[in-house]
Amino acid sequence: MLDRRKFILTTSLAATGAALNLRSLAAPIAAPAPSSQLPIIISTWDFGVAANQAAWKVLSTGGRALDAVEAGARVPEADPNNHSVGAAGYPDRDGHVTLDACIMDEKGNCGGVAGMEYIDHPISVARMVMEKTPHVLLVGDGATQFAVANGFTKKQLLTPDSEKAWKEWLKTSKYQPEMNIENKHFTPVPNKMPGNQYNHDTIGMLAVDAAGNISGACTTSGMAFKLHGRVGDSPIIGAGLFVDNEVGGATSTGVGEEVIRNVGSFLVVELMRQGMKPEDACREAVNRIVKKKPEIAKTIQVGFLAINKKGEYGAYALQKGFSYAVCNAQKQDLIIKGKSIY
Ligand code: SD4
Repeated sequence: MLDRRKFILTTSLAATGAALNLRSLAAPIAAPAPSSQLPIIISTWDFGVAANQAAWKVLSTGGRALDAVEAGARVPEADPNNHSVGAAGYPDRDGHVTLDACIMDEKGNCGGVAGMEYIDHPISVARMVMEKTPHVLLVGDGATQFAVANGFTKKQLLTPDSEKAWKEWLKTSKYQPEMNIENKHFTPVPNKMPGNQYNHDTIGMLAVDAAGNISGACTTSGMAFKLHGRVGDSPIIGAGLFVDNEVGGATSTGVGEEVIRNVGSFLVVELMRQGMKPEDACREAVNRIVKKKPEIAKTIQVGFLAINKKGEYGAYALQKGFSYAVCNAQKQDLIIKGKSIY
């Protein structure tokens, strides 16, 4: 694994991005990972770097992709400075921190929780829903009850920082699901890597293990200051995440309503099934949204990240600012910065 501080230094010095292969999402990203380079893990946003490191410990020792994505997703869920995923997530407009997550394995098994309060690792509860129940999705109080019955401890999730941001928001109470709204309320943490200076959105993770099996995970606190009860794309199989072991996997970030309306991650996987490369499939899914609603396309963010069976990966986002992290034996801690479609 590259030393993290060294990586930051190298990144800042490498103005052209060549040293670490930084490329624009607007320009095609060549599929870089032949199957011999498996295992591999990719994750949305800069905070995917730390998540990938935890996942890599599983993958690099021959572990299963499912275990890798769960281990990785737990990292931002536990980060007290991350206000868009997990325990320190911003609350809804009534002050409730409600978490959404889902997970899917190589056999097509899947599980999720939505609008779950008081439990700090929704991804692990989602996995229990998958493995211990005949159901796919548990919501609200039922999800919390299920988690407690399975050994999770109830906690107050609203942190002082999140409460402060919420109270500030209450002064205007204007709900506009703006792009990367979390950044506006974020105080940079000294001595943290750049990825932790921002609090972008959902983490979606996709891993292909050494056996060639794919799994994915997606976890979020959803849109900050949302209507109580609102559920986005992230816990919805086919919208925020989809994996098909014959083809590949996809995950999304951004305004979940648009992703649900277009069944985004399922669409990306189906486009890859028809022969598209991951980035092309992501671009087509973004274009589908723009085509239907050109009027909102300049004001919201939606991004997709995808991987195929060979470990080729790609992403595309509507607005600039989207990034993702890649980790395999050759490219550890790589962050690829994206540009706007516009
Ligand atoms: C949602 N897609 O709840 C998530 C949140 C997100 O940028 O990714 N925001 O709609």
